[in-house]
Parts: sequence; C-alpha cells; structure tokens
Amino acid sequence: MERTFTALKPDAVKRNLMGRIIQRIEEKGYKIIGMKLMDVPHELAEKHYAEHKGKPFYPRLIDYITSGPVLAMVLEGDNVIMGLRHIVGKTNPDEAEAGSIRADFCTVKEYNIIHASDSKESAEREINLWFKKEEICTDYKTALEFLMGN
Ligand code: 3AN
Repeated sequence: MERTFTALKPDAVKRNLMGRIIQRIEEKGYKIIGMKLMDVPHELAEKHYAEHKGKPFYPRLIDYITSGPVLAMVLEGDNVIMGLRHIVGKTNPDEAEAGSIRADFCTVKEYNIIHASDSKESAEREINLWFKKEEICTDYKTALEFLMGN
C-alpha cells in the first residue's frame, strides 16, 4: 500500500472545483487520510519547489502557489503514486489525456490546477513537508477495506 501527496492549487479552490476533483479521487477508490485547506507560507512553497529553483518559471510558480488557499491531501492506495499521476494528466494541459483532471479543467501549463508527487521519494518528502504525523488519519477503514477483510 502506497501513500502520496497531492494539492489542489489556488485556482482549483477559487474556481469551486475542489469537490469535483475530490470526487474523482474518491470514485477511483483512493483513501483520503489527510486533508487541509491552507495558505501556503513562502518558505514552504520554496521547499516544495526546491528542484525548480533557478528555472525561468520558478518565480511564477512560487507566486501562483502562494496566491490563495491550497487544499493539501495525503492519499493511500495500491500504486497510488503513479495511478494518481495518470488521473491528473501531463504537466501541460494541452498534452494531457482527455478525461484527466488537467485536460478537463485547465488550459495553461503554469496554472495546472493540481500537484501530485511523482515518485516514492518525492511522496515521502512532500508528505513530511506538508503534514504533521498527527494530522494523518491512519486508523479508519474504507468500505472497500472492510469488504476485502483488510
Ligand atoms: P508536475 O506538476 O506535472 O509534476 P513538475 O513537477 O515538473 O510538473 O513542475 C512543477 C510545476 O511547475 C508544474 N505543475 C507547472 O505548474 C510548472 N512547470 C513545470 N514545467 C514548466 C514549464 N516548462 N513552464 C512553465 N511551468 C512549468
């Protein structure tokens, strides 16, 4: 069972798209074990996007993620890291597969509505960066877990 980090970026919140995106995550069968709506401190934004520091789009990236509330989440599920990336779609919404979140809800690469960790290492780093241990609900079972006897 894997965990991943995902965040609905400020335009998802401002455009009232949170529910529709969360619905896709829930319908797929991923378990939400952490969720918080938050304004992103500048320092957290810089740590989160550290790998992009120095790139031409970096300042816009920081401005964007700090421009309004972000809905940060931790998800659990089988192959959730790559599975969620598939549902999210490619970085550039023009190249994202039809039916993916980015293809369906946005048009511009710089404002691509949702973040999802891209590897086991990033998922672990990002979960630890955004969530405290006590903010993650590990003790409940989904209906599917009950049915499967987990
Ligand atoms: P993804 O979010 O698909 O994993 P990353 O991690 O390569 O993409 O990039 C992080 C964010 O930086 C993207 N979500 C996008 O907003 C922005 N970004 C990435 N590459 C570019 C680019 N070439 N031009 C503009 N913005 C970019």
